[in-house]
Amino acid sequence: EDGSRLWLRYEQVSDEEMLEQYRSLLQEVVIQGESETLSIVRHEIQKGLTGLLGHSIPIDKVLSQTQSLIIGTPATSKVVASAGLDESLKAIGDEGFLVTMKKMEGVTHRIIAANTDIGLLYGVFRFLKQLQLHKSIRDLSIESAPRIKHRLLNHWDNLDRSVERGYAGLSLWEWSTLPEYKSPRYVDYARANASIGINGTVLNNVNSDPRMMTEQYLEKASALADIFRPYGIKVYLSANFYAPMRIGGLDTADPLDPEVQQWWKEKVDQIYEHIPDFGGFLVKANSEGQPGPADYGRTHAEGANVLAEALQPHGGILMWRAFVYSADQEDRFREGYDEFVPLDGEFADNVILQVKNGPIDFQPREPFHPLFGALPKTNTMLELQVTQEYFGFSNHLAYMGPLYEEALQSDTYVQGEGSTVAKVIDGDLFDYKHTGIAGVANTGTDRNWTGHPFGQANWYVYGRMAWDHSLTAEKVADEWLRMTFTHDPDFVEPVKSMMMKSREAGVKYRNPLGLTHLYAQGHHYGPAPWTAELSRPDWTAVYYHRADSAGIGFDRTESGSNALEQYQPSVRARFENPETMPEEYLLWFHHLPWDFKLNSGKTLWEELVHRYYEGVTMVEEMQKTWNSVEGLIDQERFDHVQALLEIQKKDALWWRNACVLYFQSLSGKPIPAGLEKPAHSLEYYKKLEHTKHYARF
Ligand code: BDP
Repeated sequence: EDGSRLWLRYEQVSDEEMLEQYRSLLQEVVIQGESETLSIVRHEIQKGLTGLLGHSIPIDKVLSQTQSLIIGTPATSKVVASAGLDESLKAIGDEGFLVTMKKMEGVTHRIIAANTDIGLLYGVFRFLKQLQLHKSIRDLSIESAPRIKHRLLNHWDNLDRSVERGYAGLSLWEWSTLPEYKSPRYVDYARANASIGINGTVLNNVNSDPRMMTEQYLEKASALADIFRPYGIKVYLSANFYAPMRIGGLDTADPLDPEVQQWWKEKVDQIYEHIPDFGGFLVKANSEGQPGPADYGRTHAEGANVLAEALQPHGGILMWRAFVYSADQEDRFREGYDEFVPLDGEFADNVILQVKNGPIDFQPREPFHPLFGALPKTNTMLELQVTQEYFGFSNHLAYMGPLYEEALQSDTYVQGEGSTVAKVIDGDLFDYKHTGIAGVANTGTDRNWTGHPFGQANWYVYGRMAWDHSLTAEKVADEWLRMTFTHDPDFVEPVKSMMMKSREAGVKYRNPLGLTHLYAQGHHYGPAPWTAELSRPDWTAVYYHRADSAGIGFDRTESGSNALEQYQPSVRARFENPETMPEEYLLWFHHLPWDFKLNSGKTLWEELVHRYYEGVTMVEEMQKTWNSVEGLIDQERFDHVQALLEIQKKDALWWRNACVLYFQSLSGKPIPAGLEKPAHSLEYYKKLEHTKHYARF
């Protein structure tokens, strides 16, 4: 068990009664029609049933008189066409599927039906999951369709195969041997993504190398697109705004220059010659040193629209990132909103603004980005981070399900209560023309794909929630554990609750009570809350916590930056009053004295310290839980996770001690009674920032 099979292990069903049921109800599979996707469907159902049932069953083209599983679209399968499913099929669109039953000539058959072959593939994965989860197939009536159209992974992969913020080895794309050599891993990648409904992939880093759009690389990207296509996955590229100069030989990239506009048109036409169903571009512009329209005094809309117009005749979309912040702003929190709200309505309608879940940057906890709900006339999509840049890389166990759920279910109140971020991005509230969601990928060449065995759960939950944002993190954890490890309740129950607490543990030992960005600059692994001298103030830690001898926190009320005004009144009301607001967001919005009294009766100082200590205790509890399940799963993955938890415990202690000692040096208050004293001095932890080496993998 090296983890390479992910959640698609298809082990023989261990529940005897269920196995019996499956064997008796599934005697034959009938698939009519031919296409590349249908071959994949055939292969998958065969592989799945052979593994799960422990024997292979015939796959035929004609229905015989046994209880069968019929897989087809009305266009290719006469049986499906005559099964009376027209109404239901109408409701599920291009990617949805039905898993249902039908009695024909006295025999009850199970049917997977869809309007397209891709829909069938999704249906097959769903059907197999029913067996993987040991659920009955006696009565089946599943109807499923994605709520969001573009469900993408963003790879921050460079052409030299390093991965920015990637912690699972090298990039999966072997650029130097493409297009001639097609690694089998490309198929495995596509299959894994299809199994959770991901339908697009941006191959290269948002900090984009313009060479990605040269003929040489387009041939390579096209080979990948050919492999991914039958799995329903489109290829997208990150575009560099200076490409007209860097690879086009022009002396400007001004979006209003006709030559530049012509260059983009021709470039896009060329891309579509290589990749006829190319998805479109992702662009990071005027952000962290990347070029953009502001370099020519143009707005983001003026810049975006030129690329969008070039893509439009081909049906391509442009994802334009809202992650912008300049050095001279008073509050980085405000910037995305201040920049983009005035441009609402000015973007072409094939542009989608891609907004990170929070206003700063993928921190362990952020309030939702105020742009959600503030752009009625601009398609807006959500960007989540799957890779654990701020969560201990692939060394720490941090299940992202609760974070994604929190982000999606945050209430913007833009059209009254219940106006969640999920409803903004699925187009429910503003009737967006294009809807989308992106996850910054955590995959790499590690045998188990994600480094930490539990990193797979983050890839999985991202895909599942992208398909259906009403899913709970807990339900997804449950199914992932059963498919990835075992059904044994002595394993599933405790480990599930460990997963559910793991994100909160990570918040507590790093940034409790709404602190944020206390990381050492650059690698973002260890703590450096004392960082004060950098080329930009908004890259220092003191910028975010604003602690001094009197108190701590960032005042974003009217007396401070007033970023709170960017939210609807109901949200503002929720965060405005430090006495009544949810404490986990407290220091995001308020600068408070160390003696401020919290709900627990403790002072802010005491509560802060307690939460840091709780974070460490939670990791120790995770270790205990894990140790208690030894023997219930394979030793290989058990040992791996056990060792990683030990690293996590040490890191949590390091975070706790460094932060508590540093804040103590400002508050001048004692560590509350009953809590052990940090093992070393503040100076020791400060030194570690520079002496400890962090390999990414
Ligand atoms: C930050 C990362 C940086 C990315 C940037 C982005 O530290 O590597 O380039 O986000 O999203 O979180 O563009």
